[in-house]
Amino acid sequence: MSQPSINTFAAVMTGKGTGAISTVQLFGNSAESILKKIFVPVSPKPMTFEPGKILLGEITDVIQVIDQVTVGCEGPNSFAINCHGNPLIVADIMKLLEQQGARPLTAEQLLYKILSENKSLDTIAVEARLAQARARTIEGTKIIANQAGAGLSKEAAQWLTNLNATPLEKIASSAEHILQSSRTAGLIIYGCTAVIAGPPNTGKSTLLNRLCGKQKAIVTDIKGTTRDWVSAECRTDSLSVKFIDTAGLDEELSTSEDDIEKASQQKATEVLQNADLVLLVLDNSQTIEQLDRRLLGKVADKKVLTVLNKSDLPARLDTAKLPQSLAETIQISAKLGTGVETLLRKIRQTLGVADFNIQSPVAFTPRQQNLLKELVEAKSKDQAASVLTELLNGPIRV
Ligand SMILES: Nc1nc2c(ncn2[C@@H]2O[C@H](COP(=O)(O)OP(=O)(O)OP(=O)(O)O)[C@@H](O)[C@H]2O)c(=O)[nH]1
Ligand SMILES: [Mg+2]
Repeated sequence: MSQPSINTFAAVMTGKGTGAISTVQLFGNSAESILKKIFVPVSPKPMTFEPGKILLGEITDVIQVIDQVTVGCEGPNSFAINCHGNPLIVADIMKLLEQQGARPLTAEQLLYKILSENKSLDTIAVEARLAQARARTIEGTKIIANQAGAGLSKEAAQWLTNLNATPLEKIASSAEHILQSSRTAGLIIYGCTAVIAGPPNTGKSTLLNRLCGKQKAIVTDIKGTTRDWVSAECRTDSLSVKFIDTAGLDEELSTSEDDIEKASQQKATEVLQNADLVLLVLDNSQTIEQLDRRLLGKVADKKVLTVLNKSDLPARLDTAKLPQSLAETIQISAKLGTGVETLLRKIRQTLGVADFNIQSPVAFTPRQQNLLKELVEAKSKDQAASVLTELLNGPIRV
């Protein structure tokens, strides 16, 4: 085995699983010399690796050919090996590269190494390229793309240039505003969680099934049908929502002798705590008595939309008796599907994503958000300058 060349790295850049092709990236000082040992081109002409060139040939471990591949020369130290998409072939090529001294990395780690060598990119631009792969919606990818060279990057550069002439309070208030927009942008970029909660038998599971268009959760007319939570991911315009159907919350069930009932009540409460939005489903054909105080307490600090279900039946719920915190109501029939489109629109409005301007400057990573918080707290211009320099050019960790 050759000496390990720790300055050279390899990673599978394409997704896991079987595909027509996969790409293994080789990057670093010894990339070319490693490639010369394991790649045999079909062309009899002497092999030259010029940036922009694509070569056809075979990857071989001397004893046998592993695969026929094309090698894209992306730079003096950077090569994309495009092989056939069988994961076993990909693993064999990675093993061979490792034997030749390349250190295996994840795709994100290698991309970070490649991007950070590009001196024309500031740190926010590098983070943007890395984060784009994780965005859940196309609007999310655009928000991220807008932060490099424009958006947050431009804003931070301007603050830094004009620091002497600008009062700190003015920068702090703009940074605060960006942090607020970032919360909404985060929902569009990384998705959000809407928990379907409410008393037993109000139609929560029927609503989940209606929203995801398939029978994911069991529906019966027996109180306490849902025990463990069930979730489904749905797209509504620019938003990817994970809807979670929970066990009906009920005083009687939570104090039951039955351990499963108790555990399912506890689980539903836990899930509620992590919700970006609660859809509180009530049965519009029953009186207000269905709503117990305990349930109200659990959603007290949450964004709540009150969903009055079973609106196909005669109404018995007096909405005037609903507490102020539940005044935002919407009538639906989960069984028939009426009102569900309006519910989705209300969800987007309540979360603030409906009118969100994707050109807004936002912080889309915890590093950026923490630095903006530090900027809001900065006590001197020197401190502000050092925070801004770090925001634009500081290191990131992958
Ligand atoms: N008429 C009418 N019945 C509905 C509607 N939605 C649900 N139901 C019925 O209400 C009963 C309870 O529905 P589920 O979806 O299981 O209710 P749930 O809230 O998940 O019940 P738990 O899991 O026990 O808390 C079933 O018989 C449903 O068919 C509706 O919009 N209209
Ligand atoms: Mg249910």
